[in-house]
Amino acid sequence: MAATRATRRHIISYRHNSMFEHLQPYAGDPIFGLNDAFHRNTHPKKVNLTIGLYYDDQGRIPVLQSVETVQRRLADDPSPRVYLPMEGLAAYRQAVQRVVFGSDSQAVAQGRVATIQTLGGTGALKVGADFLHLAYPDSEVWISDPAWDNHHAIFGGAGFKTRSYPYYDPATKGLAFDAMMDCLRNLPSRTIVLLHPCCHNPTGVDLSHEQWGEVIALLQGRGLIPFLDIAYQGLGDGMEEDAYAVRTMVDAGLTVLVANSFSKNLSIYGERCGGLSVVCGSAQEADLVLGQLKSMVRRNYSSAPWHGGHIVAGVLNDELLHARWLKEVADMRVRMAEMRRQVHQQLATKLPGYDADYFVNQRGMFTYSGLSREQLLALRERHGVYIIDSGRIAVPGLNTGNVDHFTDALADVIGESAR
Ligand code: KET
Repeated sequence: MAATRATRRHIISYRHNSMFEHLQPYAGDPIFGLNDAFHRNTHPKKVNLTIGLYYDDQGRIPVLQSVETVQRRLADDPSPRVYLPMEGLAAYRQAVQRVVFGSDSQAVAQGRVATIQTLGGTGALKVGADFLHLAYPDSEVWISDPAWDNHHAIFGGAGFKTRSYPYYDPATKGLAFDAMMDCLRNLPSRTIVLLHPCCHNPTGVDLSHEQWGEVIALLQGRGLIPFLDIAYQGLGDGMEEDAYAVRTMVDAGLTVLVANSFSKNLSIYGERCGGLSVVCGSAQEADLVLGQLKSMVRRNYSSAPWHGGHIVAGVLNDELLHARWLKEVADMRVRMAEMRRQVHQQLATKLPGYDADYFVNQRGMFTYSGLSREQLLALRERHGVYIIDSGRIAVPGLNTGNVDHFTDALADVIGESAR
């Protein structure tokens, strides 16, 4: 023993030979970081409006009844937890296609859609980014300004140069549609354009049907490649309504990639469930694309999760559970709309003269407040109200128990700036 140690001493120097000290420390994620800071705060009335998680009126992250039913079944299911195929469960992939493209989709019926089960919406974006980099390594990826920051990180990490197109007009707290179109009009063909079909994150500002029509004509005319990120389907206007842009684009005959997530609308964040679909020109092309997607999965993480896969397939493919799920999503949507309405109404009395219409005009999980850095800090420090630095408010953090405190706090900091 002693001899071995002596020998090892002989070869291993006492000073550890560090290999990674030259790296920059990770700055952390602005959303996850502030969510953690919220949990450390001890303010008695603290309100968490940081992260895109849905909370119920009691401030709890719900376990949906539809999901719980399937989870119980799975807990009693003795079958082995085998590897899923690289592309995921067949029943899951069909469910993704029905939810995203509709049960009457021509493209799906014609076998033109290559769909895989992915690790959440993020995994779908990453596999899609790797796939596009294989096909078009020199293309740029254009992302809305402001963005969900991870879009830049994911596409940049896949080797693309990322750029921003105008999207939001702070003056109107609405869409900068003309500027957006002017920018897209000048992009070279095969440029990748990241778009949110509904519930834009972070602004809550969406395109009208007419505006989608113009965007689709432009994408088609210029040969651009749309990549649609739909992470909040059902939480804007409804499950079918929120898929309008996806389905209209597919009907128009565009080649389009769609990343969808079940994290929010099934409240199964940690199960990591999403889907990536590539709508192609023919069934043969879709087969080819599916093969490449499988190869991207294989070399990244090999296959998707068994448990989450069975939850999604179990809920979405059962008629009764599917109907219950739609009702549960409708309840979330209605509750968020009600919170928006209450904030709007309360601010009319607490902050007369302040234009709070954006609370009711923007939709989905987020509202973009335009609050300044000082106001956001004052909200955190004085009132325990946590909003990320961009001023994006995650609406589901509001409930009947804290909405008064929230509007009091807003009236305090906005009123103070006005004085
Ligand atoms: N796309 C968008 C637009 C999005 O807002 C999120 C998550 C995702 C994809 C990721 O989905 P997932 O299935 O969890 O991989 N957004 C919230 C959480 C996060 O930042 O990861 C958020 O913006 O708070």
